[in-house]
Amino acid sequence: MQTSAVTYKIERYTIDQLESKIKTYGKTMSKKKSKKIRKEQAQELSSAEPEHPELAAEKTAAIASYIKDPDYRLRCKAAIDILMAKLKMINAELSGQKKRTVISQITNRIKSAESIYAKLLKKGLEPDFETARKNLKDLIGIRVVCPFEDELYQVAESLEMQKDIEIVRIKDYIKNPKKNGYKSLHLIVKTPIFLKEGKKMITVEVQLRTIAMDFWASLEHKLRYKKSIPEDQSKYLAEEMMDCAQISSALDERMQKVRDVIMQAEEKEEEKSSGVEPLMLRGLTERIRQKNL
Ligand code: 0O2
Repeated sequence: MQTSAVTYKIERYTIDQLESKIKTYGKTMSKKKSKKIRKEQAQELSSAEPEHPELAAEKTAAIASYIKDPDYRLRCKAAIDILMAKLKMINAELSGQKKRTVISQITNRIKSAESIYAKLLKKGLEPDFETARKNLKDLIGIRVVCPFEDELYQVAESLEMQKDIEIVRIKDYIKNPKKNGYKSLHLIVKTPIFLKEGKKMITVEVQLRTIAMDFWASLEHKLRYKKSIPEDQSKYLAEEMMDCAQISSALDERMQKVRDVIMQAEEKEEEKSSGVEPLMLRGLTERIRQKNL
């Protein structure tokens, strides 16, 4: 058994040097070190990928066949429907309390085969669906966009309070933005879905962003996938996006402050009117009653 394992490794090494290196080193190194090595290997793999477009197309097509499977899509849809319903309820509740819309947009997507393939390569993993299922937490994604930053945390908190939802991981790129300026609050959640064979927990990534963060991220996402941009321009664009990220953060902060001032003014008005209004209404009701006599 042991011998065959070694033979297997040697064979793999000869057949596919890069994959073998990742596996051999990945098993023996510490988790942190293996992650670093995987990243380096991933770079090698990604740079090797354009040389094998046919293989890439074949592997992407194999992933696509799983993605198109009606059973897979049904499970994804069930998880999306449950979370969307919860988020809509959260929006209704919070918006009711605040008397304005708290969530301006909720969208969802099932990760495409192309995106799965690219992400697995980037992570230095085998580009097949089984590996994706085990390693990628964003095969199903929901994006929540709110006007204000503090309300993203309120929505996240409300989601956390739902008894049947399990928050597996929180990645706060708002408090700790990425080096390129990316900001967003990511929650990896598990939601139950109910099938003929019973309850099943499905992993979903929920991204929460302000309108400004979403605007920035959408443009940056487009840039990331534009391979035809010349190197000198891409350096300039990265700097430009970094600048835009700072402006966008500042805008979020200032808009929130303006909203706070408006809210305080509204609260004062309500306080003032709460003493007067009932009397006025009583007078009005009385006048109407007398008129109708
Ligand atoms: P797509 O096309 O949107 O699906 P991890 O395993 O947690 O270490 P992972 O899953 O890459 O690594 O986590 P991360 O960094 O939280 O990224 C998950 C998703 O967040 C990405 O999915 C993007 O949607 C978004 N994201 C993360 N970083 C950036 C960024 O710098 N710019 C933009 N525009 N979006 C970002 P995908 O698969 O990369 O892309």
